[in-house]
Amino acid sequence: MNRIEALNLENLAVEMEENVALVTLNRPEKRNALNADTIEELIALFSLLPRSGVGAVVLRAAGDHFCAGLDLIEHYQEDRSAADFMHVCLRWHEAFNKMEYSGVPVIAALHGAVVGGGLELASSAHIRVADHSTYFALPEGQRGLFTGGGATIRVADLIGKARMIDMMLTGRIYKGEEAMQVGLCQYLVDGSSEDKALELAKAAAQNPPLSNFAICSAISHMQNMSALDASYAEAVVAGIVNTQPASRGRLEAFANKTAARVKPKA
Ligand code: 1HE
Repeated sequence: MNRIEALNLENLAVEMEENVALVTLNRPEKRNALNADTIEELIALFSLLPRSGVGAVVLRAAGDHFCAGLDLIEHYQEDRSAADFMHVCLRWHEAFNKMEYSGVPVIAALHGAVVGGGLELASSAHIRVADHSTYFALPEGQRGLFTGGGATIRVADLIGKARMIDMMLTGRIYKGEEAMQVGLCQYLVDGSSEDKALELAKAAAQNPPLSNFAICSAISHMQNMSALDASYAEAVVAGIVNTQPASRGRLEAFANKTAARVKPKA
């Protein structure tokens, strides 16, 4: 925690609950719009967290909205050149890649607006939990903009390119059951998305760190490979993970019939 404190975060807040880090987007007065400083803080924090013994992360947000996307006021005031904005995008990619490929489970607790760059951020998490206030949109087209934080990869992966193009062209908003059905979130809760995200994070944090490392980085990497290369990489990763000392006791428990069986709750 000392190393996290040394980051002197201003736009993010971090608390620990057991070995789960609760990371809060903390600019509610600006609806957690992503300015350049917040992106730098995300890079610094997600560079550190995987090496801090953290078992999982809940990414949540202060105020009524998860994230309003790119800081449009900063973008307007900076009057950036194309080259400037390409560099902005590279920093966004750095931040979101750090989250997706770090090997530590990131569970996003969503509420209110998850729009534009906010959806790009949420789609870098490994699990998305929504509540009934949550809505998803890509208003880039209406703002005369284009996605620059990885949506063309991650959002298209989640919902398919036809739905993504529709969202961007028409400003279509998804929420509730429909958002679940199209794949924007994996959980929709009646109560608090934070409570559910924390429950999931605590469950994931029970897995051996090496297993979570593989689940939360190898699958993403393998999706970028040819099928032949991915199957080779899968064998290599499984060779390491499936023979780790931490799995011995779990296999023994299964063999001696003390381990939980995989069955739905009655
Ligand atoms: C902002 C931003 C922002 C709010 N940049 N300052 N994203 C969007 O197009 C979404 C823009 N935001 C909204 O549509 C609304 O603000 C919300 C639906 C999210 C919330 O509405 P509301 O009524 O609660 O808040 P508000 O009155 O609109 O805003 C409150 C303050 O937050 C206000 O600042 P203030 O100083 O006047 O009090 C707003 O200016 C500020 N604020 N959203 C900057 N986005 C890598 S490319 C990614 C491209 C994109 O992300 S495009 C999508 C941009």
